[in-house]
Amino acid sequence: MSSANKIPEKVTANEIRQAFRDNLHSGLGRLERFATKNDLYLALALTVRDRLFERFVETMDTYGGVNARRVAYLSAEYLPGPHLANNLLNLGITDVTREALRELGYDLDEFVAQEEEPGLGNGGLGRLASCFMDSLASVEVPAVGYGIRYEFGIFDQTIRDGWQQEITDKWLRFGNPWEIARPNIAYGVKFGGHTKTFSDQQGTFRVWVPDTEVKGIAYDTPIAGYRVKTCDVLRLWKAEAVESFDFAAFNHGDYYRAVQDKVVSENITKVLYPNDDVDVGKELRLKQQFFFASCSLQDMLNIHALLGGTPATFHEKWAVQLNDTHPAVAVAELMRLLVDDHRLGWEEAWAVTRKTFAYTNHTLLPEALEKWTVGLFGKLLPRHLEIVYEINRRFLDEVRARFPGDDARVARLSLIDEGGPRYVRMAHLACVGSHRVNGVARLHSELLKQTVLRDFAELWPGKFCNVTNGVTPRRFVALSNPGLTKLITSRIGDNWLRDLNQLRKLEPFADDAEFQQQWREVKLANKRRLAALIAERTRIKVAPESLFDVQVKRIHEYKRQHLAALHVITLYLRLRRHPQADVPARTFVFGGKAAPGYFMAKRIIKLINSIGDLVNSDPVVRDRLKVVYFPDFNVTNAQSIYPAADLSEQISTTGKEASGTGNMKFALNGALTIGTLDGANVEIREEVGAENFFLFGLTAEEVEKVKGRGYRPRDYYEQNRVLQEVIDFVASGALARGDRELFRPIVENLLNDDPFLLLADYQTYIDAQERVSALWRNPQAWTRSSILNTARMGKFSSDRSIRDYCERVWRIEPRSR
Ligand code: NBG
Repeated sequence: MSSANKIPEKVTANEIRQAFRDNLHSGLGRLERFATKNDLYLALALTVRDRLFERFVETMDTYGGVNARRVAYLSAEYLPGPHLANNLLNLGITDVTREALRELGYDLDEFVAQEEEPGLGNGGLGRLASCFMDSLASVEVPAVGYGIRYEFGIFDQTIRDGWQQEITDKWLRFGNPWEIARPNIAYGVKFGGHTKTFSDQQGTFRVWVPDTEVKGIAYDTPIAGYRVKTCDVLRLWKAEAVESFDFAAFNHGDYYRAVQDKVVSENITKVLYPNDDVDVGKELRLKQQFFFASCSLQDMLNIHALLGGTPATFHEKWAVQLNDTHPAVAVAELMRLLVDDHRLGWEEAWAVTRKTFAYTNHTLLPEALEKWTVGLFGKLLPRHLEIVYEINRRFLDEVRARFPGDDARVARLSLIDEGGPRYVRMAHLACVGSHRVNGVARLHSELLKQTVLRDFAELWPGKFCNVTNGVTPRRFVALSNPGLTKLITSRIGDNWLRDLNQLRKLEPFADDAEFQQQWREVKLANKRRLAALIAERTRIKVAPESLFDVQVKRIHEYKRQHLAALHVITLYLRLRRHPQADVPARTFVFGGKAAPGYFMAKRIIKLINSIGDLVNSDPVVRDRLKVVYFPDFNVTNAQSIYPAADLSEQISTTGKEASGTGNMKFALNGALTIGTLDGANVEIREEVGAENFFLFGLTAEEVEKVKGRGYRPRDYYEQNRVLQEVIDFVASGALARGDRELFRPIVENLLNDDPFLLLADYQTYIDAQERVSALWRNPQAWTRSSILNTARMGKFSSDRSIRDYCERVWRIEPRSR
């Protein structure tokens, strides 16, 4: 990193105090003695925001020059987590701010606790986008994160009587001090209508005659890099009505219909679809996708023109990353803007488009691959459907030339699925319109080439690459785990927060008795804090000395929370039968949201809570097993959970989890992993060493083999006495006050179908858990492994992921190396 970019932050406590007061008085119109906690928080947030925007403006100036290529990260989801503490950290002004507030009689931690996080995403995909924003700024790549400003983000979860309840997320109700609205940055987005041919002196063109239009308004949130001058921006679009709204309705004097349609137009950015890894195929969702893709592209073209560029050189200045297929309609929209609005020829426009886009795939699950019926697509976006057809016609001609007579291949590759009702395949559009396609972990990228994108990989092998996911150590270690941060820094200095590979320098301390002792003390203190939080949220008392065995992530059958549940029941039945059995005390912590319409996932939540009710109150096992369902798993809660975990559960059916990123956050905080060879687990195990990882389960190839042979879960049930007891126990109604119906769907699913192979993996999972218990009995050996896990996680910084994208995909040199 060039030293000019290192920022010695010179702000004093006095200056912060002064700015804080100014903001309270002139920004909020509040007298200090009447100010609520929220007023005080807002005043501090505005104080910090001002400094961020100063930096943002400087960044624009620095990178505004002719040569910079910018990244546009297009993502329908972001999960930034609370901003205040992170911004103070990245600006390097936490201590001075704390001091400034202390002199006024306030506690910074209370201000931090006041903030409600923006839940503008479902899970890993949205959180990854936010880790990438932090890293883009930190390695000093000029970037804009484009997305949607949902008025209601992911629902808040409470647990009532063991069931998930969804509560509307009103994150904007007390105002959002981190964003500024920019009503002057607004674009029209059109929908519906028809197309027609139009001629003028320049020739004959297709034009789109839409029947409605909405306006997208930019809301900017600055994203500061860690201790560097660069400050990027998250630009989220909100839908509003345009004045000249519904031309037809106004002309006929139908005032009410015009107003009603206005409400409809504002609906576009009302709410986030709460589905992770599944496609619901809803019209409003397609509207959301097109809306933000269109606003973002118009904005980029506008900035490009302001900097003196022409449409033909767009790709030289913008590298646009498609975060999954949610923004893939941008491929057709850029073609429309270039061909219809800017009147480039088709070939030239297509060359620009392909050099602009790159596509990241995040899942192999067939139910998550987005497709839209041709009817719906054509109704909302008639001109784009024509463009998709034209892209497809030219593309398939190329395929036919390469593979003459191979009609089956042509049908498989086509952008249109003609197997039944016709669909537009968004992953195909993204592939064809991009110059690079990547998966998010080595295994995932390989499987992608062998399965869902196989024909594309055969056609264009050079287009495919891998970029393994990463996480930001700033939020997930420095902010979440200050105790560990201090301990690490005391031995190796603090440069590891910008160069995570430096954690390797901890290896020599792995066997150092004093360091081990300190390491355990940090973990225990984190577990005490989590235990207090668990008591507050669930009324359950857990012992901080017990093994904290944690599975937090979205609830999904492929992630197999119910396999972990079978393990809990196994231990419970063992202890009931042999109260003297040597089972080290464990606290099982589960957490995560289920899509509101996902029947099995919701039933799994109920199952876990029912096991908890039984186990936690049974005097025979009471102090040895505890089961907690931590409600409302989100970024804020995650920051308390990862640092307190001893064991990280990463037990998805092999081949189903594209990468996982929670796995990285746990290991970085010194948890040992029990996991399958799935997603990024493979690479984590490779880095930390097989001896520091509890492996179990079928490999990806074995999964295929077992399924190919005709998998019969009942065989496993019949041949394994303990497994039989466990399943029978669930079926018996013992967990449901005798009701045998409650968990019947789970039991029947496992015995008759078991699509995620729980029964096939059950015994090796239990065996691996026995190895966990054995190692736990030896604190020195456990601590050694824990230290080595952290020390060897350097690869999984999102800074490394971003540098990989710069090199393999965007061809940009980051300013910080
Ligand atoms: C998710 C995968 C995870 C992966 C994240 C981020 C979707 C579609 N995919 O395994 O399930 O870690 O993406 O890449 O949400």
